[in-house]
Amino acid sequence: MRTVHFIAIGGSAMHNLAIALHRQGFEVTGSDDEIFEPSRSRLDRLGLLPDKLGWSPEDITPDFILKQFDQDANGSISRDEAKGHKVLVKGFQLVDTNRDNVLDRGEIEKAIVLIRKALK
Ligand SMILES: [Ca+2]
Ligand SMILES: [Ca+2]
Repeated sequence: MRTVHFIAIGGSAMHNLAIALHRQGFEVTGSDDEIFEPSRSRLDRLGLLPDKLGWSPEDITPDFILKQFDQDANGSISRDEAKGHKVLVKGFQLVDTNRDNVLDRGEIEKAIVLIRKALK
């Protein structure tokens, strides 16, 4: 089953898209800082409401990052997959330590460690 993760799943357009994909058989997960009505009840009814709101640095894992950006699910993020994500495009050079134009799990893990340190 294909999984889709929505950042800001509570948005008026986002939650409708999430519900539409859920109905088409996708496994839908999401996160958001705040979710207001009517999005909240509509997502809740379908079991799509995130367990907790907001996010903490501990929620950011290689799996989490890969889930968002690894479109072909090969376990790494290519330049093409990073396209359109400002932070990822900017950080690509920094994270891609072996300069092969692909962010693999190990490189992502290292970057996350740095981000966590920076947030402390
Ligand atoms: Ca990929
Ligand atoms: Ca690399």
